[in-house]
Amino acid sequence: MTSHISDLADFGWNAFFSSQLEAGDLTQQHPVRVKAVHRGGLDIMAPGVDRLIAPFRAADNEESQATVGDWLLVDQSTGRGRRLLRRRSLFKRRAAGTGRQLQLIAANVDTLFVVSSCNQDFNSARLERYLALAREAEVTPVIVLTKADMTDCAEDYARTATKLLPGLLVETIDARDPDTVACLAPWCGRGQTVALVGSSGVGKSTLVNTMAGTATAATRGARSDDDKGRHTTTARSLHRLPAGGWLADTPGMRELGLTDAQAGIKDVFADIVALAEHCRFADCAHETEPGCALQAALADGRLEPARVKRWRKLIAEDARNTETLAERRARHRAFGKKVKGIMREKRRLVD
Ligand SMILES: Nc1nc2c(ncn2[C@@H]2O[C@H](COP(=O)(O)OP(=O)(O)OP(=O)(O)O)[C@@H](O)[C@H]2O)c(=O)[nH]1
Ligand SMILES: [Mg+2]
Ligand SMILES: [Zn+2]
Repeated sequence: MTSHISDLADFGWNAFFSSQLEAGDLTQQHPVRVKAVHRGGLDIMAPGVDRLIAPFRAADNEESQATVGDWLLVDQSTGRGRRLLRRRSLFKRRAAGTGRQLQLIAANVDTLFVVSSCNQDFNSARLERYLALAREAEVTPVIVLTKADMTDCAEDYARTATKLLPGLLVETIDARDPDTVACLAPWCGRGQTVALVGSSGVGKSTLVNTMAGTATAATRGARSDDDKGRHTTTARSLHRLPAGGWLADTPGMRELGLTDAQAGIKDVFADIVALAEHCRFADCAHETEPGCALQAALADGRLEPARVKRWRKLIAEDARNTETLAERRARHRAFGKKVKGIMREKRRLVD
């Protein structure tokens, strides 16, 4: 068992997770990592373990569902999930469409590769969304600009991206070429986990394959005539790299609906937030109020109107998508009632 635990480091296990184990935890169960999520179950992995188990949910809410990158304790005799370990980081989004379900993207990620291409896919508003997602989860973002081989303006795209956040790292690559991809190696060492996010067709799976050195992830055929994504990747999955890291490939997103990301948005727009502190009124809406520091900065060109517009849009969207405290309480009450009902029923059966 001891050797088993030390081998777990290859899968990303560390002190953060072992500190959550209690005495006796490992007599009946062992830790495994979720490699992929399918409709029918979870692919789990650990030293000598690689199999499918039933989906696992730690509590009655969407955030407690096991997702890619999660660590689970599974029962040694039944093989079923027993406990979901606390996460070091979690990426989630509010799905588009009528249900607007909460969707978990990946857990326990060290670095987020925000992938976009040096073409019409490049969009500052979209990149800022992903940066807010990364900042909210306290995960380092790296902007990866693919298809640098198809343009003469790769440096222009990189310059624009660099300006989105102070100190932001931006790499331009040909995702098919191991030499240009080598610049990403520092984030992909032993036990490190990197999640790739970005629109469909930008080359996430191509990058996974180049870094893995094998065709482990399905990519769109090279014969296609347009540059639009086709949603080739349909499931989220971890891929092992020869250098010992893990890449979480995800399906391209049509829309990244931010939720619970106030802190992340504040970080990405820290310059605007700092200015707003100087408005005369604490509840300034930054529209027609006298003494508005944002309007002043816009008037003298210190702030770009488009950037302020993007900031407003993200705040409004996050507020819409984030469950209010009252809503959260109502849900907990409903859950409590359900548990009580089950307990009552159990007692009735025993008596
Ligand atoms: N020339 C060039 N082609 C690339 C590059 N990256 C990806 N491609 C091509 O772009 C197409 C789409 O790549 P994928 O890796 O399938 O894209 P994806 O981001 O995984 O897309 P989804 O799975 O749909 O989200 C493929 O035909 C790749 O060969 C690049 O850097 N340069
Ligand atoms: Mg893909
Ligand atoms: Zn103001």
